[in-house]
Amino acid sequence: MSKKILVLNGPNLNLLGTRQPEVYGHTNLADVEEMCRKKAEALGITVECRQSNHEGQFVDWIQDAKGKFDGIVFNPGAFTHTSVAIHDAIIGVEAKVIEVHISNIHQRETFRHLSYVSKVAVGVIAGLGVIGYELGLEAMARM
Ligand code: CA2
Repeated sequence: MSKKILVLNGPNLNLLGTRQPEVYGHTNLADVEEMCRKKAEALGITVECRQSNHEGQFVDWIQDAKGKFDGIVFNPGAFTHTSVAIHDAIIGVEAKVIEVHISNIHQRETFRHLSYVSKVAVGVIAGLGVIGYELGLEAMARM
């Protein structure tokens, strides 16, 4: 049976492509999700894409993914730098997470340098733009 990967996008990523193109590029979220579906098809895997602005929603989705998805490609947005709850949910269900950031968080403000998610992710991709989502899916397909 083919692998099933959940693609999650965090707060404000629904605004992608509308502002700050110098940081996040011109691609909008619908385009990113379409890219993910096409990449998944090429890799022979399936994806489901979701976005939320609410922290608890991610805790629920991560917990619920257990037994239903083989892994999560996850851009947690600003929750990356703040959420012990998301960190604990990933540990709690032993979720296989690849963390993706469009921008290179390490070249930006100091408050973006800490990631609670990186501590429990199997891998991290940052600074490669929206290609990072495709690379995350490719890594998942090969694991
Ligand atoms: O680089 C990334 O992918 C981030 O996860 C994006 C988050 C940011 O808080 C992280 O530090 C790094 C923010 C996403 C907000 O995206 C917007 C896009 C266009 C207009 C406004 C917000």
